[in-house]
Amino acid sequence: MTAELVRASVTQTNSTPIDLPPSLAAEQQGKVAILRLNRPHKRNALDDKTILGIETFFSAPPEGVGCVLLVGEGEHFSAGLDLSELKERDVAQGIAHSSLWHRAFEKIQFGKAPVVAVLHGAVVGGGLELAAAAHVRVAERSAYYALPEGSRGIYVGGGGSVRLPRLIGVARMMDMMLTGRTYSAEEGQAMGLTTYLVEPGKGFAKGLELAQRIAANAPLTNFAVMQALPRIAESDPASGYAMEALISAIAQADPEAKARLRDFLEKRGPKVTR
Ligand code: 1HE
Repeated sequence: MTAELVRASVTQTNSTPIDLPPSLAAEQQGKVAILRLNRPHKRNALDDKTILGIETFFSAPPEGVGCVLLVGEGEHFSAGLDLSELKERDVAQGIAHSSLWHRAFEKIQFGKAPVVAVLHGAVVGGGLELAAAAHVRVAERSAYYALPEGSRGIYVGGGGSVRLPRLIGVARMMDMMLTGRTYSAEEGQAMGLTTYLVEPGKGFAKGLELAQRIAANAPLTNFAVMQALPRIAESDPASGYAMEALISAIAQADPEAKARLRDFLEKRGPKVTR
């Protein structure tokens, strides 16, 4: 893959306004798109329309967007699956439903721009699965995490069995599902579920700051981090080294990389700070 081809897939965007359901609200601040779960009266429970809206949004983020900030309106990030839509589903419909979530969250994880999720209040069930698809997670101290599927007689369906063990380990996920255990924001931070922990009400500002920093990176670096890193981490070491060599060669050959290196060497580029 040439640098031009990679750049084209990074920057290809949709210039037409995206049609979102009322349960989602999008705005843009510079290169950062803010996607808000906007169903606070239902604690941002994720119904089919919302999941389809998430798929639509992440399939074609607005033009010029270099990072997406995902936040929840109201007192909670998300109460997970909208349980009211679950009662009448048969097996085939259940498979289709889970596949829809997989497709939508795949668009988040392997989409066009990195995603920073800001977590507060309940981050439970499918809400936690949604958060797990993001690239950087910021928790406010009010956040708590649970997988109440066990007590509802159901199972995770939004990719949780794949993503969560990679974040917190199979044993913790088993514990959460079998015993209904809830983890606090501090525990989530200690176990690596989140990488930033801030005071209540400070998550948005922190998330936006991080998103702006991410959006200022070279697009090819962000592409490599999103698309190559997780795949390299899952591959056997020999394939991983080979893929890493290719990706690093592609990235460093890009004019953007050359310009940034020149900036540093000519004393214009930023230094690493504590
Ligand atoms: C909902 C949902 C929901 C709230 N589906 N309607 N998720 C759960 O098992 C979590 C269920 N929810 C809760 O435990 C609590 O609602 C919360 C701890 C998140 C918040 O409590 P609270 O006191 O702030 O709110 P509330 O009074 O419980 O709920 C307010 C309204 O939201 C109420 O509706 P209303 O019409 O009576 O006002 C609730 O019914 C509604 N609501 N959560 C539908 N989840 C891909 S598979 C994923 C599998 C899962 O995600 S399973 C986990 C599901």
